[in-house]
Amino acid sequence: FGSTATKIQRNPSYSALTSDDINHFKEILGEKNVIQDEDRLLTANVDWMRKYKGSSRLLLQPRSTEEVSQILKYCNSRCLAVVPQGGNTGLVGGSVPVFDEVIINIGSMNNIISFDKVSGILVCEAGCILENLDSFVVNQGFIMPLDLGAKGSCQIGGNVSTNAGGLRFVRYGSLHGNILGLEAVLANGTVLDMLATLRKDNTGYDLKQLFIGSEGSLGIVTKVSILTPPKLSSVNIAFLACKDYSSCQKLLLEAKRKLGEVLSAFEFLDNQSMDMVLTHLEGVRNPLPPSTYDFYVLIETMGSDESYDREKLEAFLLRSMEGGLISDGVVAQDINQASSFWHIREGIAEALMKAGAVYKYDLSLPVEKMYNLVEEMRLRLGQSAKVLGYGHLGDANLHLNISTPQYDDTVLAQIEPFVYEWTSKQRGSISAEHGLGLMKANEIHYSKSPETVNAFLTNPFVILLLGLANDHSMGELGNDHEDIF
Ligand code: FAD
Ligand code: 2HG
Ligand code: ZN
Repeated sequence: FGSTATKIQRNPSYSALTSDDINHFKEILGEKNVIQDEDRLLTANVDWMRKYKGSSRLLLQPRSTEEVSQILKYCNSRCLAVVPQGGNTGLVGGSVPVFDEVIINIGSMNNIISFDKVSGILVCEAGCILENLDSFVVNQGFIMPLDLGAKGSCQIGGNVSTNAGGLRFVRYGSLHGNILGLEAVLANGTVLDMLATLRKDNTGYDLKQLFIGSEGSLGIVTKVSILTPPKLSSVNIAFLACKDYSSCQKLLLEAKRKLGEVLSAFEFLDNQSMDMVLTHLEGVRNPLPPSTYDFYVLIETMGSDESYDREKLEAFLLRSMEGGLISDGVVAQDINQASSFWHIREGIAEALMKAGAVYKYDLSLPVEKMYNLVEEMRLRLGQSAKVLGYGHLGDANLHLNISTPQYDDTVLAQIEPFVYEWTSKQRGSISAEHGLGLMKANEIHYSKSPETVNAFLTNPFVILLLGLANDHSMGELGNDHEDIF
């Protein structure tokens, strides 16, 4: 396991699990939803990257909000630490226990509650898997406003709790705009019904926003209401090569200007990322031979008029080729080719996993400076690591990934705090879309001022949400990451 795990001590004020506790949970949930099976616990204790590992002895699978409420109420009274877990695809060590926290997974709460075919508003339980929701709404002529490589496993409750960005962000924006309501259970068992289905509602504070991106630190999200956009009939995707980063950047500006209303994704990867995918994923090939380009860009358009959209994209590509911004390119001719293009971009994280150890940084930076960091990092690390730069260029979100055969503290010391200081100097964010988790909870000061962090920790509203029946404080967030009390 990664040597990066923050060295922290278990807070002694949390109780240890007893057989009475387990019997109590069996009464609430029934035998089969109280999991003590070692193999199942092993999976739930380890994150997707196999970098963070907890030692929980109990996984609970509630089937209703009422059960979640009863679990939390009991854990609060017994001072048992918990960790909410969704699809366990998080990339910052936030979805697994640090110590022996009770894992609460609401994957069994996966019902669609309602769908309004006029407004496109979907209401569902938070354990629904993103891809299943997308298939459901596609059948109704809509799409989910977010899409990400982990869609086959991640749960919408996990997406909301991490405020996941992903591949459609450039078009549909943040979940802060698309989530219309949610239901959450606080640490003391109180159920907050904020499950509105309204586009506009200015009656007081918009409390649900605090839960979006709060990584389980304020409670467990049990239901969500989401605005889904209509599915548009014409989708085009181009896989392009650029000679340098500056061309990618100029191409982005042009795409925003010239493809404005149809642009639905603008992603980039460097040659090192392409190599990683070609080396470690089976059946993937570079659609642009020979592979001597330094950068690749994926542009997707979604619109309602097939010939107009295609013409628009082709004219844009032609102009960009003539202007030297694009060196080569191909437009997908069918759905299989389109998904093979996406597979390259979405497969980078998996390829990195297969290559060995990986240090991941998910940064918001000014587009014009972004790739300087990748280059500086290459200079710092020399031959000891592979440094990859890719990500959601359309959202100014860089995924800087550093791959080494195994975890090595000397490599880590070369990367951190350099990467955070560099980002902070640019007034960037050390977590654009993945969250803080265990990995970055103690690094928050690189992105937020001391006064702001203090306001997080002492805000009476937050303390109220935490349901602090006893005297634990939000300071726990920095220690036992997102254990909710
Ligand atoms: P988990 O990983 O289980 O949990 C994530 C966090 O949310 C944890 O802190 C957990 O405690 C909390 N949590 C989970 N469920 C709940 C709940 N119901 N209530 C309260 N708290 C909860 N992220 C992006 O933003 N954009 C991407 O493009 C993207 N691509 C990815 C691609 C791959 C291949 C992988 C593996 C991950 C990717 N991610 C991406 C990271 C990850 O954030 C998302 O996969 C997803 O949002 C996490 O959802 P999950 O259900 O797996 O949550
Ligand atoms: C992506 O955009 C994900 O592919 C994963 O957010 C990023 O692996 C990463 O660093
Ligand atoms: Zn991403």
